[in-house]
Amino acid sequence: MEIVVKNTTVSLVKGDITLEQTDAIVNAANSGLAGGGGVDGAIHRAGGPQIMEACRKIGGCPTGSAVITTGGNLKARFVIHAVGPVYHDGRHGEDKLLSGAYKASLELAVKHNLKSIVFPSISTGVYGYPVKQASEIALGTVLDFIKINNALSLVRFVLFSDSDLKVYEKTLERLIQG
Ligand code: AR6
Repeated sequence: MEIVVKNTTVSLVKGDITLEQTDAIVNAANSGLAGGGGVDGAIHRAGGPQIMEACRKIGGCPTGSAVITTGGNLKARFVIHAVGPVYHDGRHGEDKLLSGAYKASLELAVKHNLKSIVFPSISTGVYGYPVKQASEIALGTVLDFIKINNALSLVRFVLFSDSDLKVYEKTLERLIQG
């Protein structure tokens, strides 16, 4: 599914984010930038040791924020490491922290004059965020951002399963109608 809002195309696809050729891909990192499983493991495996070296130099990133490193051997030039929250019960500021991780990533992309960025579904794997709620935050944050910032030409979400893709598609349809 693809829509255009002002200058920016928003696209939702199923796939493997490590294969994306955009200016930046976003990693669902932890606050130690220490690597791990899931999409984080896949990005470090595909991108090679330069990415971890850059992460070590930076040292860490607070939950709800993001940092940028080289893309190493990836086709993407940069990796933006965004740290989403662990989901407890929704009453620990999870929404705000998740939105912050997306917003900080978008701001970093603009700051570095990037035109295209691809997100995974941050926090909805190991960190346990319910996908429907997470899709509302993720897409809502992106739509709010691109309505007032014209710098990005493409924001894509690469979902890892058909069911996640469907949830994101339904949410996007609802958000653009409302
Ligand atoms: N491409 C796209 N999406 C993927 C890929 C891939 N190659 N691999 C997994 N996903 P997770 P989190 C999806 O657990 O919940 C790590 O250990 C996955 O199916 O990667 O934010 C970090 O180091 C899910 O939909 O991230 C942290 O410690 C989504 O990516 C912690 O996990 C996010 O799942 C972060 O947990």
